[in-house]
Amino acid sequence: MKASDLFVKALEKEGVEYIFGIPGEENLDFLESLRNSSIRFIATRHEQVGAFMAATFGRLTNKTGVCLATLGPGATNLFTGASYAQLGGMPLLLITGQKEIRGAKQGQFQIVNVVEMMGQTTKYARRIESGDNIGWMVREAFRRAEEDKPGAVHLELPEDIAREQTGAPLLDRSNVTLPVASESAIDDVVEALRNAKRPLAVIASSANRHENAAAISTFITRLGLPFISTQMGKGAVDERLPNFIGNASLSDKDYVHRSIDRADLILNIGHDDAEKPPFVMHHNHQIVAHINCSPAAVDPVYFPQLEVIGKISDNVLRIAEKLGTQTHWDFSFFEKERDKLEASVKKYAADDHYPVRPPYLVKTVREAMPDDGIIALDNGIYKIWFARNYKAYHPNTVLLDNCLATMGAGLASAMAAKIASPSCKVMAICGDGGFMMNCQDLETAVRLKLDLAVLILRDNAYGMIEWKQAGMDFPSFGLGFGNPDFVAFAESFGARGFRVESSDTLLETLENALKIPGVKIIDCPVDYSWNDRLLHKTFQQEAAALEL
Ligand SMILES: Cc1ncc(C[n+]2csc(CCOP(=O)(O)OP(=O)(O)O)c2C)c(N)n1
Ligand SMILES: [Mg+2]
Repeated sequence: MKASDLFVKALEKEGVEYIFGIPGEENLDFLESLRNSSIRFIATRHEQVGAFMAATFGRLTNKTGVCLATLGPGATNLFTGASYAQLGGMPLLLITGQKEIRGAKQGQFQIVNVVEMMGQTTKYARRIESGDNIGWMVREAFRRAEEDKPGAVHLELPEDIAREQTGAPLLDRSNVTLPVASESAIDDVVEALRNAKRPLAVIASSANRHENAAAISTFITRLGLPFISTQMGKGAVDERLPNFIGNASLSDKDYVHRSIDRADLILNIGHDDAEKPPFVMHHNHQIVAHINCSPAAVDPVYFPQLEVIGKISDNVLRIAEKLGTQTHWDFSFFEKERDKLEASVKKYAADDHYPVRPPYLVKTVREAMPDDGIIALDNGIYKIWFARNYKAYHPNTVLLDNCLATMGAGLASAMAAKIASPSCKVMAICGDGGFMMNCQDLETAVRLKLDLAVLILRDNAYGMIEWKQAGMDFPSFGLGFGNPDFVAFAESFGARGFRVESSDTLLETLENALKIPGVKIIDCPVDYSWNDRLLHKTFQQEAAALEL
């Protein structure tokens, strides 16, 4: 069999349904093999978007997403997407082409050492040097991509290898079940929970994977434990529950940090050190239990004393089972903080100033989205507001990247979410900076006939950095820009364009855009004058003014 045919058969055997990206001439044998397969190839308008889409597809399905690019410039365009998947814990296979490895005749033209480059940001990066190696190398790549913590892997398929004949066998997927923690590790946490007065759970990124969310939700409700979510952990446990205290969206001194400081035991479930730390450990009497698939990487702000390692879903249920009901816990402080935070969110969300201010915007988006609707955020200042104010009801319904925290992934991740969950309403939420980084792929969304709303928050600036600049008391400099007319821009792509002309009409515009089929852009002017005052000062001052 031709090696590229075998490669594609190996991908089919792994259950691959889609490949996203841009082929070059070095991928043409592979592309021809794809043409004759059950896998759907989706051409994107930038390799980065192919990688973001494949990674998000992996994030949502727990199956490795696959993207394709050529050598040199195509491969370098994949690097950000590879890092996004690797840091964010999303299973992703990057496939790149290469010139002939036997007898290339073009000198160093387009040659970058892609395997070495990808080795910097993936778990596994290899060149396939013989068609006979395809079977085991593809299997190993998938195994590594999906192994907890999931991440990125890379295979390079040179042209001459793609073209050669091979009779090598393919390997079946192995059936891996994660080990569970020892009895003594469970006992130690049960004991700590018995001795604690104010235990608190932090629900972080791996809580949103596999069957973890359901088990953790049972654990939280059965014990009645108060919990905080991290940005990547949002939705794993329903944030409408009365024991939800808040989200770790700001770095410190917000209401949730006061709860964290007050807890005498923190159960940190699904923590990933690639996510911006939801809390900072101090050298005091507070005990932290790390509950995850793999042990804690220790750093200056994270050095948990207890660890429960292995399959999270089994381990948390075993803890709940052994512990039983406790009546001595005192959650009054957390409840007070929760109420104050809720009141604060409500107070500022009532302000319907135009251009729209973030708290009102977030409230209105929540009203417009169905319970199971998915919002996919790009990276900008609004991410903090959504993390803090937008309650997620179901796992993976708030997709954001708090690990690489790259701009440019919002539209791509929304597109992948719509492909993975076609029955859900999906809205991309992007800044005018982040949207323009990958706006070319609006064409891909239109071509795929995706029902997708894209909300663009227009402040004519890199608002997040303006906020940081103001926080450092630097004068405003270097961060402003102009924008196209986003309504005309949408229409030129064959999408629909809406403009928010007043705060009163925001809800109606969003609901309308979610209802109409096809791709819709909503141009929403925003007023960011509150960012510095509220996020840097007011919230911390208001929280600090509360009695302890
Ligand atoms: C690829 C990339 N470049 C730069 C940054 C640094 N950065 C983070 S947020 C931001 C500004 C985002 O601007 P915009 O998308 O307009 O959102 P806004 O904050 O204005 O709402 C920048 C430059 C980044 N995170 N990713
Ligand atoms: Mg902006």
